[in-house]
Amino acid sequence: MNEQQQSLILESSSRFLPPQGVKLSYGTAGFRADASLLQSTVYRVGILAALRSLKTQSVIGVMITASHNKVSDNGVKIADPNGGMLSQHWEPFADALANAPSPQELIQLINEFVKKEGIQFDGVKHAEILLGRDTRPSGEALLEAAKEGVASIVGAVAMDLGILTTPQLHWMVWARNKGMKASEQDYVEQLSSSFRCLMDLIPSQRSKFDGTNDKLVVDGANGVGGLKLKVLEKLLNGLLIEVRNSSEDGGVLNEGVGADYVQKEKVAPHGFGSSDAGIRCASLDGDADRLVYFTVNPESSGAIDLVDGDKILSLFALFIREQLSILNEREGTKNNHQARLGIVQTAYANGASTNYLKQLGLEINLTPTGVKYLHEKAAEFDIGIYFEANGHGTILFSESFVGWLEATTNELSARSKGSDAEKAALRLLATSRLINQAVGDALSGVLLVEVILQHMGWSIHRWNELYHDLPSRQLKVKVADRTAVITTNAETVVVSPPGLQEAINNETGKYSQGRCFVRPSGTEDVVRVYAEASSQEAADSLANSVAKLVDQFLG
Ligand code: NG1
Ligand code: ZN
Repeated sequence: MNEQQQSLILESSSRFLPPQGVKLSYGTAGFRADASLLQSTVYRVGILAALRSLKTQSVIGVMITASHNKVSDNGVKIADPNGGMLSQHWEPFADALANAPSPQELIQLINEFVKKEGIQFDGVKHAEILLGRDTRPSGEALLEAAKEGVASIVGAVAMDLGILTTPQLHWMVWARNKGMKASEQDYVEQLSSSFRCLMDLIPSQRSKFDGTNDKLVVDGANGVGGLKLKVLEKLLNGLLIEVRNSSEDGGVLNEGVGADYVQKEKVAPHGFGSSDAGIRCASLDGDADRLVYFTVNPESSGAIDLVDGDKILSLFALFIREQLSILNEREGTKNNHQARLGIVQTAYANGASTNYLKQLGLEINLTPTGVKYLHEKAAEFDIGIYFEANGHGTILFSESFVGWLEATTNELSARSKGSDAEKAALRLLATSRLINQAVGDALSGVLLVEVILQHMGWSIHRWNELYHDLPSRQLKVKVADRTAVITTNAETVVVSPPGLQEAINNETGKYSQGRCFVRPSGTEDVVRVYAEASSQEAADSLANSVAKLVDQFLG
C-alpha cells in the first residue's frame, strides 16, 4: 500500500472506531449484532468488499440485513462473484478486520493480507461494489458507513441500490458477473417472463383449482418482501396475490410475523385468523430469502397446518423428476444424457421428508447448517435442489446442463414442435431462469410453487398430504460458551464435551421414532436443540430433557 492509500484508510477509519469489549465474528450469515454496535464493522466490510473485488476482478455485493432477527438488530454480509456467500477462505480475515482495535492495527492487518493475497493497488485495477439493505431503520446509516469503507480504497466504486431483498442483491451480483443485464427491473422481468412461460406450458387436461383456492395470501413479515412482491404481481397475469404485513403497513419487522415465527412457533402470523381458514397462505422472512406455506386451522385459534421448506423441496423434486423422465422417454435425439439430480438437506429436515424423498429413489445428501454448505453440495449435480426446513433453498442448474437443455430444445423444436419432450425441456429451462441461481429466494420460490401447483392441479391440502411430518420441537439453550459444543457428521453427533452425545443417545433411545441433535448456532449466542418423535408430547419431552443435559454439561 502506498502512502496515499494508507492515509486514506487512517483518516476514515478513525471516524469508525469499534465498540469496546465486543467481539464479532463472521458467522453463517455474516456479522450480526445490535445495530448500535455495527457502524465500524460495516465500514470495515466496505473495505473488505473492495479488496475482494480487486482480488477477483469481479463485482462484489454487500447486503445490510439481519434477516429474521429482531428489528433493533442488523447485520452485514458479502456476496461473492458467483452471487453466493463469501469464500470461507476469507472469513478469518473478515473476523480479524472487524475486531482490529485501532486504525494502526487495521492498516497493519490489511498490509499483511494484501501482500499474502497478492492484491495490487496500482490505480489501474478497479473495484465495483453493489450495496443493498433491507427495511430496518438502522440500514440507511449503516449503508453510508459501507460506502465510506469502499471509498477508502483507491479505485473502488460503490453503487447504492437502496432497499432490496437479500436474494435480489445476490442475483444482481451473479448477473453482473455473467455479463447479463442486472438491474432490479431486469430481475423482475426475468422472473415474471419465466413464470408466464411455465404457465403457458401447463398441460391443458390438468384441472384448475376451485374458486376458494385461487387466491394466495402472503405475509411479508413487515419487511421488504411484500413491497417487491407487489411490483412482481402486476406482471404475472392470472395469479392473484394479496400481500399482508408489508413494510409500509406500519407493523414491526419480524414481530409475531414472518417465516421464522410461523415455522418455529407453528402459529398464524399477526393479521391472519379463522376467516382465512382453507386459503393458501405463505410467509416470507424479513429479507425475503425464506418461504413457508401454511393454512389456518378452522378449529383452533392461531393453529396452522405448516408446509415447510422440506415440502417445498419435495414439490420441486417431483416436478423436476417428472420433466426429466419425460425427456428421457424421447426418441431419436442426439446426445442422450441422463441428468444427475441431487437433493441436499440438513439434519433439521423432518425425518418424514427424507424418507419420502428416498422412497422416490432420489439421492439425498446431508450437510451442516448454513446455506454455503448446502449450496456448495447442490452445485455438484446437473440439477441440485437444496432446502433448509426453515424455507431457505433453491434449485441449481449446472451451466453444462443448461447448455445441453438449450441444444436439445432447439433440436426438438425443429423436429417435433409441440411434443411432450420439447415441453419438458422448455419447462426445465424456464425453471432455471425463474429460480434464483445465486441463493434461496422467497419471491422466485413463491412463483415456482404457484405454477407447479397449477401444473399438478393440486390444492395446498393435496400438496401437504405428500407425507405427514413427524412431530418435532426446537429449543434454544443459553450457555456460557457455545463454541464448547463441537459436532461431526453434518452436526448430528457431538464430539465435545465428552459424554454429552452418550447422554443424548440414552435419552433418545427412550422414544419411539426418536431423533435428537444439538449444535451451536452460527447466528445467535445459543445452543440449539432439535428433537423428533412419534407424538408432539414425546418430541417436546425429548427436547426438554436434552436441553437440560446441555445445561448440565455446559451451564
Ligand atoms: P443458526 O443460528 O446457525 O441455527 C440459522 C438457521 C439456519 C440458517 C441461518 C442463516 C435454523 C435452525 N438455523 O442458523 O438454517 O438459515 O440462520 O440465516 O433455522
Ligand atoms: Zn432471511
